This record gives sequence, C-alpha cells and structure tokens, in this order.
Amino acid sequence: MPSQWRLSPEARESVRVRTALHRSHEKANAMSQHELLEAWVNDVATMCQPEQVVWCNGSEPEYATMLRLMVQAGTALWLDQGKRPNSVLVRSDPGDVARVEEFTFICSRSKDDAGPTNNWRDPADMKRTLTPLFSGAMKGRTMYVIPYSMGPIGSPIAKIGIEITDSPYVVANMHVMARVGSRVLETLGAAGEFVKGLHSVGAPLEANAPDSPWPCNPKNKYICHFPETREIWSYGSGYGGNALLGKKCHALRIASVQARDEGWLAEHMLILGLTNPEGRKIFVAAAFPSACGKTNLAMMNPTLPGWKIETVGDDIAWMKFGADGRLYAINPEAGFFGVAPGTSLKSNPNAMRAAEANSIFTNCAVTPDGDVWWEEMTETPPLELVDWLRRPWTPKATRKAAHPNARFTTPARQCPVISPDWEKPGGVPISAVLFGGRRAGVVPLVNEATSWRQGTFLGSIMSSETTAAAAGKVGNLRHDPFAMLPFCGYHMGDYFAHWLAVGAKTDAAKLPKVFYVNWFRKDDDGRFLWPGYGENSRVLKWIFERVAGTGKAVDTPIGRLPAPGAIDLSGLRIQDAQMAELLRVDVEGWIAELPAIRKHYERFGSKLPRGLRDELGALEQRLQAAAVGAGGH
Ligand code: SAT
Ligand code: MN
Repeated sequence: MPSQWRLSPEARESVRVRTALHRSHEKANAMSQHELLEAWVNDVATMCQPEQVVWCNGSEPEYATMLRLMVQAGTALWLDQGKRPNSVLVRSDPGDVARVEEFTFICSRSKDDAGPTNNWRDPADMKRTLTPLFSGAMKGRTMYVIPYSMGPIGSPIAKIGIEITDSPYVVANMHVMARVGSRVLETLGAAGEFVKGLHSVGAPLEANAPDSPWPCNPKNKYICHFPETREIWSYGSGYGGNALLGKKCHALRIASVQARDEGWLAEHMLILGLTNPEGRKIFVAAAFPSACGKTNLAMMNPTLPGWKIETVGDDIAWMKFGADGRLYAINPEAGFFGVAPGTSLKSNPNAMRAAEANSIFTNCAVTPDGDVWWEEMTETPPLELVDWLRRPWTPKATRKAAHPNARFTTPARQCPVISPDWEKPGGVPISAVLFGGRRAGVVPLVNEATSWRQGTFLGSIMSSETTAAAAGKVGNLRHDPFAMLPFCGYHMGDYFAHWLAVGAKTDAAKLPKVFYVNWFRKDDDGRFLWPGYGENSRVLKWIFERVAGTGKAVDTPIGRLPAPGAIDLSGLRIQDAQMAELLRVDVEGWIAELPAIRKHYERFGSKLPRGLRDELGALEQRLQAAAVGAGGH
C-alpha cells in the first residue's frame, strides 16, 4: 500500500500543499538568473539543511498556502469568514512577543562604527557564534526564499532584499508588508544588488518529533546586522521586527548605513498628506518611538471641518533629494504592522476598517464567535473570550486578554484614507518633519525649530517613555534620538552629523520645517491635558499655516511656539488654563533636564557634532536668561 494512503487528512493536505509549492518553486527558480543569489541560497541550504527549498513567487495561492500550513500546525486559527474574511489569528510563544533589543547587534568591523547606543560584535566573531547555531537549524523544515522590494518595484528610491526563512508566518507577513516574489526577481536581473537576510526560528525538527505551534529558540536569540556587507542574520525569534527582516533590520538598520553612504535619509517616520479646506496639500513626516501613535496620526480623521489626512506610510520613510532640491519620501513598506490594543473605531476607525479582511492578527484574544478582541477595541469587553495565552477569560480577570504588543498585519491599500500618491515611485515632497514622544511633563504641545540645525538638535535630545514594543520595562523615560535608538545601524554621533550634512545640501528654504510635538503632557493629577487623536489636526493646521507662512508664532527660549489664539480651538471644550499649561515653556523643567541632556551627549564623545554642542550651549543661555528675567526662579 502506498505510504501516503496511511496519512491523516491533515498530513495528506500538507503533502498536496508542499507539492504545489514545489511546482511554483521550479517556476520562480527558472527566473532567477542571478548567479551570486543562487550561490548564496545554495550555501545557506547546505548550512541549514532544510527538507526542501521553496522560492516564493508572491502569488495569492502561495499566501493562502502559508495560512493553511499555519492552521494545520496549530500556529494559526481561522477567524470567522463572515466577520474577518481571509484572516487568521496567530498566538506566539509567550517568550517571543516583541523585539529583543538586548540581543540585537551591529557587527561592523570597528566597534566605533556601531557607537555607544548599539550592542557591537566583531563580524567574524559573530559569524563564528552563529554558524554552529544555523548549522542544521532548518532540519525537517522548508526553507523559503523571499525576494522582496522595499518601496514600489522599480522606484528609484526602492531597494531589493532576499529573506531566507524557515517560518511560514514570516512568509505570510512579508507578503503583506513588502512587495514580494517573481516581479522582484525580474527587477533584480542577473546582477542587481540586494540585502541578504537569513532568518531561522532556531528549532530544527527531528524525524517524527512533534512540532510546537510557535517554534522558536528559548535559549538563543540573535538579531545581527553586518552593515558593511549588507547582511542580516536573525536567529531564534519568529516575532515582528526580529523576523520580518525587510522592516526594522533592512529598512532602518541596514538602510540607515546605505543612506549615510549615499546622501539620503532612512527614518522611523510615518508619512501623511494634509489638505486644507481650500484643497492645498502638503506632506508631513513624523518620528515617534514604537507604540507612540504613529499609526493613529498617519490615518487620523481630523475633527476640524474641511481638513483631510491621507496615509502614505505609518512606520518608515526613505527620503531623497529630488531634482528641485526638495526632500521626497517613499514608504518602503506595503502593509501596516500596527499595535492592536488601544485601536478602536473611536481611536483609529481607518485602521479598524483596513483590518476588516485579509489580515493576520498576532497575540490578540478570540471571541466565541470567531472574531478577535483586544483591550479598548470596544467600550465593554465581550462576556467571554479565549485570551492570547489560549486560556478562558472573562471581564472579571485581572490580566489582559490581548498581549500589550499584539499586532495586526494589514495591506496598506485597504486603508480607507490611503493616499493616491502612496506608491508614487518618486515619492512625495516633505514640507514638515515632526519629532515626538511620550512625555508627561516639560515638553509643550508643539514647538517649531528656528533652523534645520535646531531641528536636528531637538531630534537628538528626544526622550520618551518605553512601551511594550520591546521586551523590558514599560514607562521608563529614556533618550530615544529621532526615535532611532533601536534602529540606527551605525554610530549615533555620525548619524547626527549626517542630518546636519543633509541640511547643508540644499537651500534652507527648500528644507522641511522641523517641529517637536507632545500629545502626552499630563496635569498634576496624571490626566492627559490634550485630547489627542483627531484633535491633533488642530496642531497640524498650525504646522500647515507655518509652512504656508501665515501661522502666528512667538519666539521662546526653546523655539517658536504658537502665538496666543494661533491654535484653532473652535468646537473644542478645553479650559484656558489647560491650554496655557500645554503651551507653557517650563523654563525650570528644561533647566532641570540639562544635566541629563549633557550626560546623553557625553556618550557620543568626539563624534558629537560641534553644531549640536553649540545648540545645547545656546539653549542653556536662553533658559538662564529667561529664568533671571522671570525673577530668578
Ligand atoms: O519592530 S516591530 O516591527 O516588531 C514593531 C516596532 O517596534 O515598531
Ligand atoms: Mn516602528
């Protein structure tokens, strides 16, 4: 009797799926003309010893196959097809739920190139550590080769990468988050450049051994970047930015180095289009640390009548100078990997609508009727749920139903307010750059830099409370310059210098204006002073008017703040005292922060650009003068 007849229906399905994949592999493989790529894939296969190698073609059936494989393996659960068509819920291992900054390394030849904010290892040493781990790491698994483009295929700003992975979850997510498959191989041609990304969950499967629903390696996790050779080796984690190598590893850590070398910017920024009631549109890019509301701002519904926001991207911006001397940005991604908890029809209806179908939910809770749920999704929680740890849950429970870093992976094109320009190959011209973070005190609602140099200074001293996007304690205040602390692939001091150099490349009038915003200022009782969300359009309106040259501002020791009455508060119930506090320059608070800023700066040693040291000195003088002027308080 042929052995296949004895297989369970699930196993038979798996064989069918694998055979189909094998055929698609032959087709895609025939199109790879790239000898170096083929040689690298063969070398990796020899090292990792997978059961088979599959080249991903990026097709719909391939995506469907990945979801089916995950459902069979117990990794994923189909959601109710009426409620969430073509969508699954994935629950990860509780030990693998966020980026692991502690195990993230920049492996440049010189330690000095990684700088004081990155973990550094010598590249040869790191490969000596990793090679034994990767040897045989894919035993019993399929090795997928994913050609992907960060940015619209063929855009002059886009870059190609190849991710090799043994995780169907990664393949499915990469389908949504990037442009993947045969089209990319065609563009790559026989000799195109690409970033080499190697990923394994680090859980080889011995023959006949049962697999775990979320294979990963509890003992060893390494997220390693080799900026000089444009390589990524990621081992042991299957989650988010650790494993979807196109995102943080390529589009930020490796790309920031490419951007430095080639004179452009790779930034942790959303991009939005802002149209005023007269139909004039500008584009804004904004850097906030992970889980500080980039997705909400990028797709906000303005409360101010007549104003419109359109989304270009929610996490990453690549910006290059156009022929006209202005900075143009593309969103290198094709999907959103958004934080689920806190997302609701109230806080972000456009994200909710985007995620209605064709989405992958990770570490959310599931309702009895097969839909997902997370904290604050609805005003009252369902009466019963299965939580992200697969345990029964009721509203009486003291623990959260969804993990705080639970995510939705959703195609960007499904966003109801996606910008018609979001895939424009040349990008969109940026008129304003925003920096911000979670700050309960000191930092006002909005502050405009008087120059690119002061803007760079404000970016460099950004600080924010830590969130669940990374493993570790939540709520600790830390300096997170440009929201790039976990994502800059080289010495942060050189990165600051690069920002200053970019500013010197064009006329000052052509550069975006720079603003520092803070939606999170609290009163003495710990309540947020500013309503946030759609009301942030009031701040954006002022920024629009500053760009247009009509908005009124006052000079203060820290920069330009809105003149009294310059922020449109029509239709908003907010007390004068509250508004005054939001826009108060807390001279004493800023003076009290100076030692921490100086300490932060000391870390960069001689790499700290003189221009920023001068900015700090000048700020200090202005603050001291203001303190004296105010009677020496
Ligand atoms: O890095 S992730 O993609 O997991 C999310 C984030 O931290 O922004
Ligand atoms: Mn991010």
